[in-house]
Amino acid sequence: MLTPRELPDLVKRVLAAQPIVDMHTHLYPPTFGTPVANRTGVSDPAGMMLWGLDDLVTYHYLVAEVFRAVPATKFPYAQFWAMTKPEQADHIWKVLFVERTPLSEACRGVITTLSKLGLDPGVKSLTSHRQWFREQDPNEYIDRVMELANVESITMTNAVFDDGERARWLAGIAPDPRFTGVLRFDPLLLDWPNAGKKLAELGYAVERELTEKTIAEVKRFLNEWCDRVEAIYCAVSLPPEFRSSEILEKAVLPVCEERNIPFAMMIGSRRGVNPDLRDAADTGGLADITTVTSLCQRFPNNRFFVTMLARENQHELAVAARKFGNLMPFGCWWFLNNPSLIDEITRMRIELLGTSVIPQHSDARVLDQLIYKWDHSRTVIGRVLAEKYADLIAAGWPLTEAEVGRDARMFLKDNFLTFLRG
Ligand code: RAT
Ligand code: ZN
Repeated sequence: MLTPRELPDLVKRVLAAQPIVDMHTHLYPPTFGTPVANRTGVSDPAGMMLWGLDDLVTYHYLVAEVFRAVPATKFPYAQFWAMTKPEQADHIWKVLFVERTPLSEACRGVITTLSKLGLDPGVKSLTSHRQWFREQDPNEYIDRVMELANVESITMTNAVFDDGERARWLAGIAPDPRFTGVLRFDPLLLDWPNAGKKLAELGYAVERELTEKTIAEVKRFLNEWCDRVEAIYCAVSLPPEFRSSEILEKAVLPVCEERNIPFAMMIGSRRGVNPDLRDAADTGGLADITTVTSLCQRFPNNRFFVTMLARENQHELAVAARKFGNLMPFGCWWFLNNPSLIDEITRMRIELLGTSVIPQHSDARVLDQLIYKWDHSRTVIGRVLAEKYADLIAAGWPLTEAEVGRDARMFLKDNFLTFLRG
């Protein structure tokens, strides 16, 4: 039986020892090419596997922050985008890490990552670190990062409407056991006219009207691509005002049901509010939970992973999950992936849902980010859990270390895998 005093250290240790299945990232294995110069000598400018120093420092969260510190009136967007990636990284390093204290979560993330890799985060110039990364082999480096982050499996986001990514799949991609596939198709739900044109180009007999034949062809497209990427679930990111649609109800959900895979909705992203920021252009907004509850109610044979971007939607999402077993809330997404908000959201979810939630995903775009995103999240989740366990002990429950281990496994791995299986 555990005592409240030993809880903080014990929970920390148990969470650190629990390997993670990361259910949503934007990471790829080296078979998708890497633009990073490295000791294999292979560098593919359009490569999709982002890793290493320059990608870490030019993460789009940091691009947004550098334009707050030195606004576009002083350093025009065009000037920034005309620079090479190492030059952009040098600018960001100078402005956010040398001339200012790197206090934001995204800045602290770079510091944690460098420290855990054994590199001095206090340097004024990135030159020597750049050299260190150049000496790594990307394939071996994935193992090293996964070990440091204690991540056992990485879930990709395979955007089928991305011409570059689709071409790589069609050319043939050898599976990498460290990565699993997820079929992502935002345009299909958000922009049918253009998505339909693309499907026609790809040889599917679709028309603008959603005739029976067109729906059948959309389903064929989804099935063929789920097979190709070996999708463990399907996913879309949706704006706050999203409502259900015919394609969703007649094609997407039936395909997911037939394949017995969940459908993930990431709701609340508003794209391109400041297009000059490119990948950092997007913002979030308040969505309507009734879209989620209505789908869960009307499609009881489908399973839904749902994350929402607005802080104000979190409580009603947790309440909705109490009503529908086919709804699994996951992660503290994007602008919510900050310690204060992870703390608040995780606490509230555990109070309403006990162990039946997936507290976090990394959303890493750059491999090395697995190190900090999971280190920071594990710390906050651990603090919340230790407090909840102390309350439980105070209420009279004889808590054991085995129970803490069982919970850690559910939160970081099994809830995801169990929901996948259905
Ligand atoms: O969190 C992010 O990095 C965003 O830019 C998006 O990738 C978001 O997570 C998404 O999957 O749409
Ligand atoms: Zn994402």
